[in-house]
Amino acid sequence: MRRFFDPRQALHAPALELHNGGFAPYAETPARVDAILAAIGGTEPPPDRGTAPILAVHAPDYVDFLRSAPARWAAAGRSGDAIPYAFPVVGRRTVPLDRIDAAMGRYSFDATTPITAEAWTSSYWSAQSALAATAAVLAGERAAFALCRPPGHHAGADYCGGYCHLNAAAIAAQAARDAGTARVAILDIDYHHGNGTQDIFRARGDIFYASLHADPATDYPFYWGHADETGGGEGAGAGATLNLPLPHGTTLTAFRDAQAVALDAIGRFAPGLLIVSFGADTWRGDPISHFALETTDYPVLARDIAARGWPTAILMEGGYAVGALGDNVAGFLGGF
Ligand code: OKP
Ligand code: ZN
Repeated sequence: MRRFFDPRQALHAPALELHNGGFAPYAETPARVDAILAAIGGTEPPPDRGTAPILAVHAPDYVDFLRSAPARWAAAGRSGDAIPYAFPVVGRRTVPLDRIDAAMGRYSFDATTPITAEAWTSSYWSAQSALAATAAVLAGERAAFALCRPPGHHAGADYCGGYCHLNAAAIAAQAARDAGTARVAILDIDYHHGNGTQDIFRARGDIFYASLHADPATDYPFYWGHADETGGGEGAGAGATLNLPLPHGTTLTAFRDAQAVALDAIGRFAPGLLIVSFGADTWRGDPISHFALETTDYPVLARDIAARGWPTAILMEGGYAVGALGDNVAGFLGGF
């Protein structure tokens, strides 16, 4: 299987994150990349397809903000990573965003996603890796892998959050549509709901989003991913979103059954391309998650997906148990 990664994806390295009332080392560390690379062998660097495929998903003012925020933060005399603390939620209105802190809150939905000086560069190349894997599949590969890092599925068209700045899966799905694939399905099997991906496509009927994740009644991102979110209102997106929340302690049997439900729904949609947002934070020892999959479960899940026969681009999302991450990812890819 072809595997894509650019070393610049490892540059983004925030120091700390808010965690249970204090600051803890940032879980989405570049060491994740080293662990995965050591387990899967060599990767190819993606070609540079520029900003156009990013701007096909993300708002231009948001992209400008991501690129300029570190310099604005430094110009305000700040040390440390740029982190928002005030959000325009109560009485939300449009205001000038001259103050960097106002802009930070406007373009973020949480305080877990610092915009380091390298956030744009790393996220840009993460998106390019996703585009390269998708292009390889559209050119005839049965499956391809992009070691996307930072992850992407929490980022919306005009907001960051959940360690994500650019939504690689959404960028890849839109690129496939623009390359002529009529229907694209996204299967998100990260532990967390992919709220950004859902938001970006919720009103559309040409991109199906199905997600297995921890119940947002108990887990981040809380405000999305409930079972009654089935896609955009009266629009073409009605029925093109499927959310399957699962309880803490979920093991292979229940996870596999839920994945089969998602795959059956995707089958009825009949996609020309499948994009898998793959998180290994479903593993039993993940430090920020509460499912109980074993390392030996990942090939089983991958074979169930592969058996459906759709051309498949596999994109990395989460997975924070660095010691087990390589085996879990290699096992999943091996299952294909
Ligand atoms: C990203 B991905 C406080 C909890 C913050 C953010 C989780 C982001 C997960 N430390 N949680 O879906 O793996
Ligand atoms: Zn996750």
